[in-house]
Amino acid sequence: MEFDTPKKGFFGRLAQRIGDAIQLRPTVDEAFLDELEEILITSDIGMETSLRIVEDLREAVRMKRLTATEDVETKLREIIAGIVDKGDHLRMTDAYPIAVLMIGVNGGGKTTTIAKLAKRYTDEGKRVLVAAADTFRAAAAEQLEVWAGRVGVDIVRHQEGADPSAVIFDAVQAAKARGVDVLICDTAGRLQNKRNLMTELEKMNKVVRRAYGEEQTEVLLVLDATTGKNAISQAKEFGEATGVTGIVLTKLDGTAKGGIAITVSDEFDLPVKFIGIGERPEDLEPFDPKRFADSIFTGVY
Ligand SMILES: Nc1nc2c(ncn2[C@@H]2O[C@H](COP(=O)(O)OP(=O)(O)O)[C@@H](O)[C@H]2O)c(=O)[nH]1
Ligand SMILES: [Mg+2]
Repeated sequence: MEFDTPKKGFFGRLAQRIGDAIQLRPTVDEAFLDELEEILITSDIGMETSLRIVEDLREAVRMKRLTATEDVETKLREIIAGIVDKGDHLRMTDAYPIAVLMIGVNGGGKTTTIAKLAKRYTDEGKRVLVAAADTFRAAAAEQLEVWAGRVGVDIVRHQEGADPSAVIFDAVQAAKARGVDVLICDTAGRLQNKRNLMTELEKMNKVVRRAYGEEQTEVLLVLDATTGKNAISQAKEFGEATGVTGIVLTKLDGTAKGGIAITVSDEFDLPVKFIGIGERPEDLEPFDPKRFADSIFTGVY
């Protein structure tokens, strides 16, 4: 994936800013480190995480007596890769059947990501079923139905206002009966109130985990990279209700704020599993920590 000017995504912009700073300052000094810190913070990497990155770098510079700014780049890549590497990024459990519960606030990209995942698994020859457990708005199930049709997978849906856990219960039965490998469940991002939403999510989570077991359940929190720091508080709330197993970071194609991937990884012990880089079903990439860290400098993921 490449970003052209003028619409540069996170990687392109950050790469350019860091590249400029490196070119402008031939030696590593406090002024360079200060500038780097500012670049990181304004890319939404978050104050604490940015300070930590620069502090680790300062330490490495001291230990290894690095003086040229180019040498710093390699070290910086290592530091960032170390933060975002949580070990099991692509463990979308490989013992089938599995269930994936997709959660997150409205507009984050849950339904679109379901279509993307459904396509991905279908392309791998897996049998996929999607469950329209966002019953809060009629339009939600319709949208999922359109996507399901486009990527060619079956859907289980109820009437608007139905109990979302009942939809999931039915979908689990259907998945068993039809020999489905991957059941992907859409959920609401908003209900009458937040307490209600969290209670419903807890129930759905229980239904899924009871049927599939811990090992074969993924709960993916979908975070919109453009919301920056808001994503952090969302991760906290949703994580408490459901025991999130991983993160999907969407809309990295349209933002300079992808640093949130680093912050979320640093503040929570959660792997980013996929990134969304557009609105089409093929616009989903597995998250690779090293590739991510490299992209920050090359501008291309
Ligand atoms: N540019 C871009 N847009 C996205 C991405 N993922 C989702 N969207 C768009 O974000 C909007 C909300 O997505 P939707 O899946 O309906 O969010 P939901 O409310 O969480 O289900 C839609 O217009 C999507 O096309 C992405 O990775 N990149
Ligand atoms: Mg939706």
